[in-house]
Amino acid sequence: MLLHAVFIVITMVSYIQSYPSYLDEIPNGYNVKYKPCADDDPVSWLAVGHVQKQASDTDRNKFGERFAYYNNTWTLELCNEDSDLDGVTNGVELGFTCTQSNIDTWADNPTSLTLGTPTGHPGICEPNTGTCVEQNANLTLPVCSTAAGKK
Ligand SMILES: [Ca+2]
Repeated sequence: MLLHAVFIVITMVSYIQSYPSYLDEIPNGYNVKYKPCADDDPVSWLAVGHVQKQASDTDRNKFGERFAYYNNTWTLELCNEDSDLDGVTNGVELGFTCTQSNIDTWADNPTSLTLGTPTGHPGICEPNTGTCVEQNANLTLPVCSTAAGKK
């Protein structure tokens, strides 16, 4: 019984600790925030590739699905994609200029790059209004009646 409990605790710790390594694989991974509506304060979202901001969540958002498709690697293709279909590329949302040179530097020595400020969340269509409401259908988010206000 005790051995079983120890195994569960070790498994849970390993599971929870797996997310920070992915945050190191994308630019500004620890600085991604989500802003549901224009007048909201941004909310930190450490589970960048998941539908909930908590690190224990396992369901991937569209950015998480695409990140997995590229073998959990920040690539030029992923940088240039707009995974959440909000009209802004993943690179812009993560404060990264999408060039092959920058991608190569990111792979070899990421701390040598000067990153920009993240402008949004790469896996959640923002603001959550209009066509974004459909794109975010699998997410539990407040819906904005306009770009600025909530319903
Ligand atoms: Ca986007």
